[in-house]
Amino acid sequence: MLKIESAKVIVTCPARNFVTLKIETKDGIYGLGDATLNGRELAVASYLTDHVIPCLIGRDAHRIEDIWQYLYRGAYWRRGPVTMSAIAAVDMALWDIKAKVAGLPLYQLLGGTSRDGVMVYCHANGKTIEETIEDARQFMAKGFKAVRLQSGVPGLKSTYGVSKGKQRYEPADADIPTENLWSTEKYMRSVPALFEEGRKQLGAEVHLLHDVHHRLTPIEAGRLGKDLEPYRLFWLEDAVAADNQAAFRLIRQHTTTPLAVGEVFNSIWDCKQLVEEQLIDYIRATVAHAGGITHLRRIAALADLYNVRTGCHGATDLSPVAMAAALHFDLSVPNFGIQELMRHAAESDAVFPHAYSYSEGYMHPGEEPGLGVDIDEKAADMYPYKRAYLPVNRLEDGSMYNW
Ligand code: CS2
Ligand code: MG
Repeated sequence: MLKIESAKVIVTCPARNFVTLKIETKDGIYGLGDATLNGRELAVASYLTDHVIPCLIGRDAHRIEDIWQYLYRGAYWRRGPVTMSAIAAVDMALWDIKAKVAGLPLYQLLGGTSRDGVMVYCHANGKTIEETIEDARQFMAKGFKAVRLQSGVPGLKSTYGVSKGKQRYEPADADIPTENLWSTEKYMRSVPALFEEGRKQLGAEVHLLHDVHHRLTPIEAGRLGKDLEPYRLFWLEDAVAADNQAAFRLIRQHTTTPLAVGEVFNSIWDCKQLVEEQLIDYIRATVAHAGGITHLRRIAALADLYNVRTGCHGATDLSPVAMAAALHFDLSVPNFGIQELMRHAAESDAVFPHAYSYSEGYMHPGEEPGLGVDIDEKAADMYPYKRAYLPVNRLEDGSMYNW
């Protein structure tokens, strides 16, 4: 028995907001879990502080599966991003503790390495096609084997996924949501042109990816996938919202472009039909938002039966704690596909010192016992929480888009 003595939530904003759970055990060994839910951070912080931590004290930190089931089934109110992010944070922290006790990097407890390194993709973006391709070239010069291309859409003032000027891209950009204008027609014309030029200039070898951020209807997504077929994408991501999983049948009928979805999923039930009917190729559920390592392994095992590979979300709103957890998972899971990498700001890296590293297109979680990430609480204290939201989209006639 390794008794949980105390637990607390640390909210900090080193360049962006992060919520971190720290669980401490009897022997002074502690574990960390990422509980950041972009734009709704304090809801998870309260869920943990007010409703989860009181139930954890005194429990055996080693009983990871039992605590997962207790928090999931015991709450009566199952699933949902707030609940599942909170459970994820507890799960990550408990795996961190168990691996520290074992004196092993977490991936060893997950079955050991299935590969030498974790292939990551980065984000190249620019206002114009030329700027985006130039950005991609710079990443490829640093060894990246896979690059996501997002470009400004001619005729639209701003495009989600594209930085303003030379700033580092951070999607949560205002304390009341920015409202952007969206035109499907303009977008659908611009993307094939970007990939035609991208493939021509960047060559046949590099993996090219694209994220639609749920902005199309199924038939439009089918058309876009078909238009992009000549450019051999690694994946087309979030082509439509997946509230209706059956919608992917229509896309699948029309294109052989590989499909990825799931960064907003929080449960295996969000994935079930998509996976079982082989409507997707990559599942993007993450450790931080989909119930932790325990639940993500279950999702991956289901996906493995149907040739669906993993492609964990790894934007900057997932803290270095979640990044480390993802890398341990990626290194060990048999049906790994790719891992997203969006570099954190220097301030974020300083608050969360970590053992993971990048080299020539691959990442590795390192050999520190546990997750291999710490939190510098004094540094964290210097950055108070700042409310920040993701932008909202409206169509050119001023209406909210309704799909
Ligand atoms: C994007 C993210 O990284 C991605 O694939 O979709 O920018 C995402 O929108 C944010 O992480 C949302 O919090
Ligand atoms: Mg995405």
